[in-house]
Amino acid sequence: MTAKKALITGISGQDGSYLTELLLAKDYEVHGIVRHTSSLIANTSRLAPVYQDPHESGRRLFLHKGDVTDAGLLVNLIRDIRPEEIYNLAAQSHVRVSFDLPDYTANVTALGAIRLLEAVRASGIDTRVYQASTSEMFGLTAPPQDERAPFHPRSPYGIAKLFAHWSTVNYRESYGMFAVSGIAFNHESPRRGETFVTRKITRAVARIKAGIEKRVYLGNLDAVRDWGYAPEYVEAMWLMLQHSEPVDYVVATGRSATVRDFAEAAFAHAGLDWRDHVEHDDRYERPADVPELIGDPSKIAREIGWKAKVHWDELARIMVDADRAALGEGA
Ligand code: NAP
Ligand code: F7E
Repeated sequence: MTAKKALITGISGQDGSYLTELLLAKDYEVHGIVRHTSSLIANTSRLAPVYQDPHESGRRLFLHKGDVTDAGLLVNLIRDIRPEEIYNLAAQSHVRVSFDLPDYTANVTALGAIRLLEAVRASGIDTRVYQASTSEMFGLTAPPQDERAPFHPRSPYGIAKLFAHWSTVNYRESYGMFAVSGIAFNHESPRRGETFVTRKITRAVARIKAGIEKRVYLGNLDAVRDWGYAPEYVEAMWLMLQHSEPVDYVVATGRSATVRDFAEAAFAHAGLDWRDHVEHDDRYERPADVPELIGDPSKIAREIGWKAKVHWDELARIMVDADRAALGEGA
């Protein structure tokens, strides 16, 4: 039997790297698009555990240089690879950055999705598409947010993702494509980018504990988030593409904490008091923030059996331990 093939955009990101490991463990042939940079090594570091030398025979991981801003490249790749599953994880995914780079964010995060959907049509193959939608689309809508909650995005990122989300729905309804959106709430891990708040905090805890730094500067401590564990969220993505019907789901833990709670737990895990080390800096405030995101994941639990196991407090401990271990510290 030939292996199933998957194509992942955003393979070098946090989720892309965990999804690659999951699919390789399930015997898929995995293809991923990586952006050109002047130093290729930099953006493939998260793939180090599974990287396979192009000269190895029988390898199942293939990296293709590309970009979701290049429509022709997407058509050519999809036509040549003929993947059974496509996971569109590529995005300018930082909400604060999207206020500084709104045009760029829209090009990658919104238009990138419709380019990919059109490329599927143009290449004429039968494939299933996962779109990485986000709780940021709910924005100002009060929690708990489920699949029926209205959208009210608060940033160029949230707006771009909403365009991508509705494009996915539209291609499903217009062309009968198996195209689905996972409306994922925040999910983190030791591979989270260092400028997202959880990783910024856990990395600072490790460096403060090791005596490298004394403090960390943060913005809005009152924001409430539903933080889950990224390796579990990529399982939800896979399950959604194995389902008999194309259905959109909220992917969340259903529990929440403030940024302040997360900082307190992370510092306490290393035996530190967060109040001695956290200071405020306006530059980390946003022109408009999303005050409270708490997902209702009952539909995905009921229909495809996915449920989060790791909650925000355990997540804080996992991430602090990993950041301390990276410095050769901790148990
Ligand atoms: P991430 O770590 O920021 O990864 C984003 C990926 O997209 C990286 O591989 C990045 O490549 C790639 N990318 C950026 N611009 C691109 C372009 N023009 N062409 C091709 N690739 C490009 O994000 P993540 O946390 O893994 O999230 C995965 C997806 O889920 C994203 O779409 C994100 O918006 C969405 N999402 C994330 C969360 C969350 O809490 N993590 C929640 C909801 C939705 P480089 O490595 O070269 O930068
Ligand atoms: O901010 C507050 C900030 O940048 C969380 C992305 O993966 O999840 C992520 O978006 C909260 C916000 O994540 C700092 O104002 C305070 O209220 O970690 P974040 P995010 O904006 O929720 C969603 C679901 C996505 O889809 C996105 O792609 O923390 N905050 N002080 C701070 N945030 C940052 N980054 N840095 C601070 O110093």
